[in-house]
Amino acid sequence: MSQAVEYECIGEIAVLAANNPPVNALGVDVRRGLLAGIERAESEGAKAVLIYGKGRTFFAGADIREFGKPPLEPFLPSLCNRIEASPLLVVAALHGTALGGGLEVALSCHYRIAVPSAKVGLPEVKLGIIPGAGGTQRLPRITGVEAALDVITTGRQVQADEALELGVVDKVEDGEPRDVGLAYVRELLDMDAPRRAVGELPVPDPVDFDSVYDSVLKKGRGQLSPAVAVRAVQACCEAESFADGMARERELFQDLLVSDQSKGLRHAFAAERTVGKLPELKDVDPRMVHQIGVIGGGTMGAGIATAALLSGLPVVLLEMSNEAAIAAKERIAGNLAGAVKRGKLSTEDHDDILENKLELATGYGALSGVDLVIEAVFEDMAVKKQVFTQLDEVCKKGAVLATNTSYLDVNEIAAMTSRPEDVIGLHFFSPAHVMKLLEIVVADKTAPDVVATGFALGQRLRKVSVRAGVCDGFIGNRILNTYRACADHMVLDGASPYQIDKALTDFGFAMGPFAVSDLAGLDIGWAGRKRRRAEGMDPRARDSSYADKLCEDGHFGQKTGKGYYIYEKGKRGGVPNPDVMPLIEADCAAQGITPRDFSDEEIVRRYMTAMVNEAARVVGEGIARRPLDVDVTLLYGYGFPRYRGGPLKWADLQGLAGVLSDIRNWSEEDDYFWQPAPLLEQLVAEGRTFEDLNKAG
Ligand code: 3H9
Repeated sequence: MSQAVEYECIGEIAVLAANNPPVNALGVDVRRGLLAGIERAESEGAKAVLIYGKGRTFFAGADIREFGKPPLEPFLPSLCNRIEASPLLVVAALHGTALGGGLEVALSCHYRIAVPSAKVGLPEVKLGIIPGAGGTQRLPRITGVEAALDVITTGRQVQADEALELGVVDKVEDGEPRDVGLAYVRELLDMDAPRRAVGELPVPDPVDFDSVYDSVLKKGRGQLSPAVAVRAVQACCEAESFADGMARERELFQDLLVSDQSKGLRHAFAAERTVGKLPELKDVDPRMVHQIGVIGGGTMGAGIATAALLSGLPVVLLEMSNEAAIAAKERIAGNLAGAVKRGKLSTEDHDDILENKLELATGYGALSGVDLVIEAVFEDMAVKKQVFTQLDEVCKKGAVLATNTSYLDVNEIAAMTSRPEDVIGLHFFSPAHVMKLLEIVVADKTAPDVVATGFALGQRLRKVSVRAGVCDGFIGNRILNTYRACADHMVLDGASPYQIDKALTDFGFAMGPFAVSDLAGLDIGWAGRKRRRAEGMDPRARDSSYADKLCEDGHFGQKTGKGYYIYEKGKRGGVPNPDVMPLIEADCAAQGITPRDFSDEEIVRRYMTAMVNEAARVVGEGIARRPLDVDVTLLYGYGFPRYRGGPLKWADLQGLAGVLSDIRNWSEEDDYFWQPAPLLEQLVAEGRTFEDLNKAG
């Protein structure tokens, strides 16, 4: 008997206990163990079989690590059919998360009981596939088509009580899964309950599958798996037999499994679980953080304070004046009210936070007791230096001193203190209580336990934390500057901002770069251009003035109602601003450029290639430890389409040689911007990929 499934005989009941930590994934050993267990129970004269999972959960799904490798028998669909076909009464006891193949195993059992905290779901679409072991054929037979389509196309987790209502489980009972399972089997045996095979239930009523397909496809913004799942459910209603429906599901599953979208989504799943694992932090304990300080109560500071308060951390918020402190409190109260509205916070907790957990202050002395302080003041080196000089004076020994700068040199800031080892960058993204990304910027002298504290704080605040090194813009904003420049170059050469935005949202980005600029505020880019010009730009670098003109006229994007787009109150999104194209045309004429046509494909290719090239530099210079750190940064902070896995996964899937060859071709027209990153050249020369670097750790 396989060790992954333990066999035990209790009277007439054979108990199969999965033991494959951490999540009882249905790897080959588990599948073999289940098959052997069913066969043994049948041959040894048991009357019933109970299947449950040891540890924290029932099966959380097929073993994702086996995807892409040669499959080993028994395959999950046949195993599920075999379980369902058993003449014994087969019962599943669910706890934890019965997901994907895990729920499919449960659905092939004849009865299901769950503990109240259990959740079930078919999240396969989130991995770019569809349920492949009968989920699309069995679930609709139980719940009806509409509910099954909802569960399968969203991939959402369904709580036990809802699962009971839907008929997915037959009973909910508190207790240890083994105990409640055994009691239920005995109850069923006592009442002589019949074997009940879901695959033999009548076919459910159909719906208008074409219209559901269209709406799900539209909602997926380019992601195919949810829409394909609709077709699989359709097969449940339309196939000649259950077996034919299963065959159709298998065919659709197999096609998706080898698709780039599934590779991208599986990469994203693995990357976000690896990103916080850093060898340097192994065995390093974080410092204790019981209370934090936030300096500055603008949008960013208030967002950071909100995130901390929502995680249960008391906050001392420092502002320059009483009026500013009150305004900051109002901002935080607004954020918290949003959390109450979304059901994430109770009214009592909301009031308690504002009354007891948030302390307003106007003098640095109030920060003397905090364990960690995050500065979110104006993005100006002189101002930041002043702040850190003060912090060095007032903060207690061992306090972590963090800057939320998005571009500035953290080493220079740390040098203002007598304790640079305590200084770190914690770069939140706005709005900080909503955006998931946190760049943890490690300066030359930052102590390992301070880095560990940054990661622990990120986890507490439910952020996805990425380690970054010090450079202008760290990982995310540095890469952004490059691909944003590429977009500007294309505008000068003849592509309109609107064509570019459309091409990139069609590619899957949440927003195009010009709509993003309007959202962030055009004054930010303007300040950057002025700074770069003042510092002296390389004469080979291309520059443009059309966006400056918008700013000079007081148009900063959404906050002023006008930028690349015009925004009307109460309406989502904007319409193109007619003033923009004449400004661009004048700029081109002044620079002697004859505009040309761009295809959407070329726009995407140039934009992505610029992103990949800069990302390769960022990895090559060690600013990002691994390519996956870049991918996670872009996925969580920059609206990169998850189903493409991140820019460096995209590059791997395109083929690095082709990416490099494009850069070399384009360097003939602009050999300053299109200089190949040394790491990209090296990988192509060695026939390796970014994924190879991820694997190397
Ligand atoms: C499927 O079932 C296809 C079938 O329809 C058809 C087949 C023919 N496999 O997330 P965590 C690892 S598709 C392998 O940090 P949590 C994970 O990588 C599958 N490994 O914990 C991590 O490893 P490490 C459908 C898996 O408590 C560790 O477990 N199922 C799998 O925050 C802990 O994970 C899904 O899509 C897996 N399936 O969340 C469920 N799942 O420690 C995917 C997890 O080395 N999983 N690992 O970093 C989840 O959603 C969450 O992991 C879960 C636990 C909610 C279960």
